[in-house]
Amino acid sequence: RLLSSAVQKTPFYITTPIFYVNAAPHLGHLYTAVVADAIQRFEKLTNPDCQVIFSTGTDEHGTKIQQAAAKAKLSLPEYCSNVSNEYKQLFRDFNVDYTDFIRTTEERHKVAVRHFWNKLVQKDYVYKSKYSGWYSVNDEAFVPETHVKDEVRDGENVKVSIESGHKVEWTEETNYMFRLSAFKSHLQQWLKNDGVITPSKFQKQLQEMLATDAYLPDISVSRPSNRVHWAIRVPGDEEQSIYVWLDALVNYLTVAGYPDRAAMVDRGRPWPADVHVVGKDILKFHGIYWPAFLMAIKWHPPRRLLVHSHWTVDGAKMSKSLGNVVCPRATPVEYDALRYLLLREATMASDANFSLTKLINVANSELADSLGNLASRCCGTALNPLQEFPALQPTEFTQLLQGEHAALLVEYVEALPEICYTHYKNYQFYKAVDAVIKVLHVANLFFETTKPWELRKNPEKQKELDVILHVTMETLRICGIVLQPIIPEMSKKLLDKLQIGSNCRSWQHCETPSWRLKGAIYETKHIQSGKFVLFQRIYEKKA
Ligand code: ME8
Repeated sequence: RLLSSAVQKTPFYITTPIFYVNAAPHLGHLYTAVVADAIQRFEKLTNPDCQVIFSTGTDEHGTKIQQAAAKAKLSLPEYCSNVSNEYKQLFRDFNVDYTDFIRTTEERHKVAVRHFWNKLVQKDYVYKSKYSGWYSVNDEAFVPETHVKDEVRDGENVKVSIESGHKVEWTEETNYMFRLSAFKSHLQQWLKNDGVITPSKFQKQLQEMLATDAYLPDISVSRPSNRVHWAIRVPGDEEQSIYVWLDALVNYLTVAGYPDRAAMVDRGRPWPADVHVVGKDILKFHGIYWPAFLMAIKWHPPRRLLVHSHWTVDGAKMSKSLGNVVCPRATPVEYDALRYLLLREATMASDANFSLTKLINVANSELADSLGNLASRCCGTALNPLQEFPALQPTEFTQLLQGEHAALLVEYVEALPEICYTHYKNYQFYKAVDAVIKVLHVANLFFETTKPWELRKNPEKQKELDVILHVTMETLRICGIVLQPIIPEMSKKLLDKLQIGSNCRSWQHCETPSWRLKGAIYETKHIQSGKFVLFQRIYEKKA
């Protein structure tokens, strides 16, 4: 992107799913938002001139929202606003720096959905038909007979969806259908593009779904309004309401300004979207339905779906309906530490298990000890009474490199930006963090073995001490820049402490350590004075 975005004039457009407002947000929702946020922060870091559109929001129509509002004894608009605001607040707290927050109950969105619907009708991809089948209210989807199994729940024989585990009910009704079947070969073609679904395991899953002959029947895209009244009506047919998934997917176009041409131009024509970040549970909707809908109106499908796996608690998927959710605000750590754990622990391809003990252990050992403690030591008045980022003395630096750990540290620090760049580009945040932590381990080892506190006792050794402080602080500066997409708040605190100007924090500023700057004599600079605690250790008992 660094190369391509130099010529790319359109904004970088990244989205999260829009979340149902049938319950309060949990750790899984935050995770998706934090992944998208880290990507857009990295994009801005490596390409500061690039305009970013980062959208998120709430999905507010449908039966389960109706039921949730009734249960809360609130009017639908009031109920939806309350939960939508909870999402906004959560994202603000966790520094999810979105540019757009879309709600499906907004007028601009309804206009977009109706317009989109009319286009599908005009192109003859929608027809009316009698539909009967198993329906899951929870998934807001019909489930094919082959994907349903019998189970006993609370002593009652029920049918459930094999895929989601949610109860299904037999439903017969008149619906509008979308000719999904017409798009099978187009979808197969699209799915041949390398990386269009990342990680590739999910691309294979979609390819396999389509390879099954029976797989791609037409889908129902409306519901009778008397059953689902909280929805956008089908234009010209008050008795039918638009299927919530069609309504929801169009949000990505609404944010781009659709259907108003002037608005789209105004936004820099942000289509196709660069990345839709989604959980694996909604892969089919984004990897089959959405590109087919777009192809039907002759728009490009998204450039990429980034699909992530799930956070589990005790091995079970965290979900509102299972009631085993972790509330992100209820953990006893600073918000950045939770962001850190989420991005440090999870891989896109496999589920990750959450536990409070893990959160505390990781935050203590990596944020408090490896990073925070090193920063406190070299910025503290015991070793650094003048509160300086000392100049680099070339002679002392050469001398220092004779030491085994110093040479290793220098080598590691020099290699770090490129390593992390690759990992960020591949959305492998855990590997980027791992590389930073390895550097910090060597930096701590270097600090321990050069014993700066002993040099401090001897005024003649001041230059030697300065070079140790310089190399350590330079390591911290580079790690601080690299970590900005993961822990924006703590990185800021660290870079502020080192008095690194806000215009000196982009990726290019970490690519060359001071000792590689040709001819430059790094000057002594002041750091912010005062005691510095980057991250306070947490004690589990207290937690
Ligand atoms: O599906 N681990 O909304 P939703 C990780 N409104 N991520 C999780 C998770 C978990 N345990 N649980 C949820 C919808 N998520 C639709 C989307 S988009 C046009 C419409 C995240 O509130 C993950 O991103 O059920 C998942 O895909 C999404 O929340 C589902 O949110």
